[in-house]
Amino acid sequence: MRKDTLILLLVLTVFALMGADCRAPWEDDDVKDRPLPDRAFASSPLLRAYYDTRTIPEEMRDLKIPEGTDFDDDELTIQFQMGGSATVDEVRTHLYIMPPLGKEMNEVELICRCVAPDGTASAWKGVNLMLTAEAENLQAEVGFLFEFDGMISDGNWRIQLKDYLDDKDGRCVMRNASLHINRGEAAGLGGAPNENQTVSAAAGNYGLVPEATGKRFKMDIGWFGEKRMLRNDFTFTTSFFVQTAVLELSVYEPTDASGSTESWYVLVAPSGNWHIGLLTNDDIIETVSDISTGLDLLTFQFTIASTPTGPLSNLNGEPSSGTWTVYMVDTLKDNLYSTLTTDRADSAGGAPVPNTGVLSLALSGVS
Ligand SMILES: [Ca+2]
Ligand SMILES: [Ca+2]
Ligand SMILES: [Ca+2]
Ligand SMILES: [Ca+2]
Repeated sequence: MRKDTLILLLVLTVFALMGADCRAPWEDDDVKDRPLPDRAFASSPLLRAYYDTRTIPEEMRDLKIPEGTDFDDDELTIQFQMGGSATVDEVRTHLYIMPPLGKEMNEVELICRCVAPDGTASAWKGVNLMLTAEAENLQAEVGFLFEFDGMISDGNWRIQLKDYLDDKDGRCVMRNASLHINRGEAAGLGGAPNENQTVSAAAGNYGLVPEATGKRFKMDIGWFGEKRMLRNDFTFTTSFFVQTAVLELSVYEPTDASGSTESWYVLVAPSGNWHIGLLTNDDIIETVSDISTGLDLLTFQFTIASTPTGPLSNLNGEPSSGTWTVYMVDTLKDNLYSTLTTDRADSAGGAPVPNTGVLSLALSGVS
């Protein structure tokens, strides 16, 4: 063998060994770091989500919330860099929390507090992960409406989470969070404070809503990831701060499961901030039953809004302009599907009306 051929072989062998495995033999595949989403850019100086929901990967790394006092850190701390130099009147966080594996939302004893940039901490407060006895809240709000009054908004705000009762529930997981100061409504922008956009049949992704199931909880986007959901984008051009979002969509569903497939939507603002809801009978505005062989056409309308001084929509204060995304997923694998369509259910006429049931999103707010 010639000398230069031998050197080439040696070099190739070294590359092959390096390429084969960069990890040490004792590093187990099961514990290697799973991916994390991208951090969200600030929506405004007074509002930001923690992660950009559009980048949540399949098998996202679990950010576990400690239970009891057996951990190095007694709580999970997340930080939000805020600005705006505003005089604080209220602070709120919204939390997308998954229960421990095999546990329900209402079994855990989660508490939360907020720490201001100067170190002032609120009391620990309960996190209520249920909207009603049956409905889980995937943007659970914890409000700090008086603790930080009069402070200046600038600086690093911290949200801390823990399960205070060591009754061996296991550890909850944080998928996303957001922070609102003064409802996220920054200084005025001017212009019309409303805009309505639709997704045409040609521009949209209409069809079957995919079935995908979470690991910790059915709507665990951190398990199946955003790529396994049906995605549609709206483009908004007017600039204002959103207060109310009205989403309309139409689906065909088997009569057997009409209005009760486990189909969910995730509405994502341009910043990556989110709102999640389930398609329920309460949201149906038009129905045409038994169109053919056991198939119903349903038109849904979801109003995502805040109360005057009570609970705040997680999307309140989001700047309107940019790309808004609606994702859909069916979290029960049972061959009962929703099919997103451009046909609209016309209850009065008793028949589908083509091309009038396209996805629509109406945003309104202040400018
Ligand atoms: Ca418990
Ligand atoms: Ca206040
Ligand atoms: Ca517990
Ligand atoms: Ca299903």
